[in-house]
Amino acid sequence: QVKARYQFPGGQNLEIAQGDITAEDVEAIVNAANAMLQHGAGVAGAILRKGGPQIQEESDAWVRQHGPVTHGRPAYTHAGRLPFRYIIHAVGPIWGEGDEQSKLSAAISGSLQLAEMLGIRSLAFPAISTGIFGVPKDLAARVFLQTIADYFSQSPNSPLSLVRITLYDTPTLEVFLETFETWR
Ligand code: AR6
Repeated sequence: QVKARYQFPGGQNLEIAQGDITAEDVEAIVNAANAMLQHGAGVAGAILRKGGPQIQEESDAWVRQHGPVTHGRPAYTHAGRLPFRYIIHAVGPIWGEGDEQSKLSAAISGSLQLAEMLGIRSLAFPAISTGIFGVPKDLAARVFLQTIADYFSQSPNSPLSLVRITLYDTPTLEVFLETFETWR
């Protein structure tokens, strides 16, 4: 359910929506992962339950081949039983470890770059780092909006035509909508 929309000068849309990201009608979704791609709880657990074990198997193979996933270079796998072309596994910061804003920003811009490289035209993000990783919602909302805006101002002809931020719980949705109103 889309709650707010903004169109960039290049025609790309940014949407803020409420719902379960696994049910979004987009080509790819971003997972809020950890560096070892051990998908346990939160949105990662929901994605794994619905997509099936193929996602964890491909994730394990990724880590064996490339090592732990860094903030700026997300991993990707197929989506198992879920109807997406890919799942992008982005690693946000844990609150308290330092440099959280730039790490979160790197995870978001890295996901946008990877999506574009994979030929994805519509992508949904969860509120990376705001659950188990404990980053304050208002800080995360500002970083999300600023990073996406910077991305499209640097790539005005990006073929990524839809970026949706899908918020699950109402408190997080409200913070993102408030931040969006002052930002737009
Ligand atoms: N759709 C959209 N958002 C969701 C869903 C869903 N189905 N389920 C939860 N959320 P979290 P993090 C929201 O904890 O803070 C895992 O164990 C949730 O309400 O999933 O980056 C990983 O393996 C919150 O707003 O991610 C990592 O170890 C947001 O998704 C660690 O947690 C992010 O919460 C990552 O922690």
